[in-house]
Amino acid sequence: MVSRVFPEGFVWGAATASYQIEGAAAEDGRGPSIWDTFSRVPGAVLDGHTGDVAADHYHRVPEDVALMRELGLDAYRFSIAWPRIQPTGSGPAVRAGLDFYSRLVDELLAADIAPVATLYHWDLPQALEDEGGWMNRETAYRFADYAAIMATELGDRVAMWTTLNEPWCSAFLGYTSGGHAPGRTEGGASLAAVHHLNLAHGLAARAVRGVLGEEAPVSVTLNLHVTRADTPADAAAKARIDRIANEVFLQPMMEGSYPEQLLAETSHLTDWSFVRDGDLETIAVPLEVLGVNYYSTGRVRTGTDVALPEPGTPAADGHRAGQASPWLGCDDIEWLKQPGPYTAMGWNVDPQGMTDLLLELHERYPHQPLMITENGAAFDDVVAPDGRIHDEDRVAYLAGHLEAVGRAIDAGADVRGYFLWSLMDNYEWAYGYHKRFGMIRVDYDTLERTLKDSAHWYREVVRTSTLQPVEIAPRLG
Ligand code: GCO
Repeated sequence: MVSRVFPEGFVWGAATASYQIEGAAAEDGRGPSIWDTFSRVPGAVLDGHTGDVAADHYHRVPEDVALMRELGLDAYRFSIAWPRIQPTGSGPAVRAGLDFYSRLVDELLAADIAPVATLYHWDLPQALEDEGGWMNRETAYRFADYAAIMATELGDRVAMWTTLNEPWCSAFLGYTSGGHAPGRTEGGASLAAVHHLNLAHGLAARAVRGVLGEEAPVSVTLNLHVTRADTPADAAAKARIDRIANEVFLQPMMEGSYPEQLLAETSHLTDWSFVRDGDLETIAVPLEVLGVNYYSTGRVRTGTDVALPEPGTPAADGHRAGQASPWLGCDDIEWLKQPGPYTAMGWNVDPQGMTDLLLELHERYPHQPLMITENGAAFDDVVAPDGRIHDEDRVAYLAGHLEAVGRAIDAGADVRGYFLWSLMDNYEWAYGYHKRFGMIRVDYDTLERTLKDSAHWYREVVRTSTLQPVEIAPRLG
């Protein structure tokens, strides 16, 4: 590997999400979200961890923005907690909630960091869930109202608006497997949640542009799954997974249609009658960038006798064992364990998957700029006696993936930037505080922040916009 210079104007950032870092769950009028509820369900989250305090970012914005400035970030991707703005998901906005994000945005701008705001990173107001949540079409309209409130409040101070983060997780972990909030297992009916999230994306994008004008920079972030198959027979299984995992969002958003084959192969699960005339036109809005979150790859084969993993062990497809499968209608498809190395999530490290994904998107949508909105890794960090965190496995992971982004750019993909997940250690959903993704360590007893070696390394990458060869850590070699 030689050193690699990234294109002029390439955006270097880091990402977080409201419920994962803010804490202050009951302060300043914030209403409960589905994660406040779900995290209190016995057994739903490891050790019953909640986001009540999290990284206490709500009270530490100046300190955290100072750290971002120290890292030299061009941009910061955060999410807005809908229940801080509308505690029950509708009605007038809470001034204190608006002020919090307004102050954050001003602090960022003062530090010369571009604010990238995600409107929905999974903390749905509980009151809306009580009315059916994403299974209820009304939620999409409420979301558009909220989007308009935020566009009015933060207006052109925000550099990029992202409607949804990973709607795959919201729909299939939230309403199919039940592994995430609200923890429901609705079977085929959960495809309604998929459609209502797609609709919410389109309505919110239009609402933001209704306030700020047609040129307002709007995006969406998808976790597109890179799935591999070894034989032509298994390629059919992969294609089915691609449709239910990726196409079910990508095609309506980018092309204004659902794949015919998907509708046919899921017709025993739902009649899709929740798709109304005009919805697909609403959903297909032009995007400033298509946000891509990438972590690892999967491998499938057409199985006959699919063995379920032991309860408590991570399944090969990443969902926790003992839960319903998120892969609707794919019970005959077997997930194979990918070759290592693995991160602390048990996810395989496969940077080439990132190159493959970016090039595939570029081929399909040659005029669509792309943005890596998340990439990073959890490892079991150790604080050395000198107080430092020598997270060389994270540096190796990040370097390998930046190299993979670079290869995609070389081959023609229009990738505009990279957001490292995550700025700081945070609440990793059903894993609570047990998994650390940050380049900044958070001591959960004192809430003290410490830059890990990966943060020092990233600062140099950002400063020079250049990736230098990295000695690959033995665990990732
Ligand atoms: C995601 C997320 C993050 C996760 C990260 C690691 O899944 O969108 O945006 O919230 O923490 O992906 O699992």
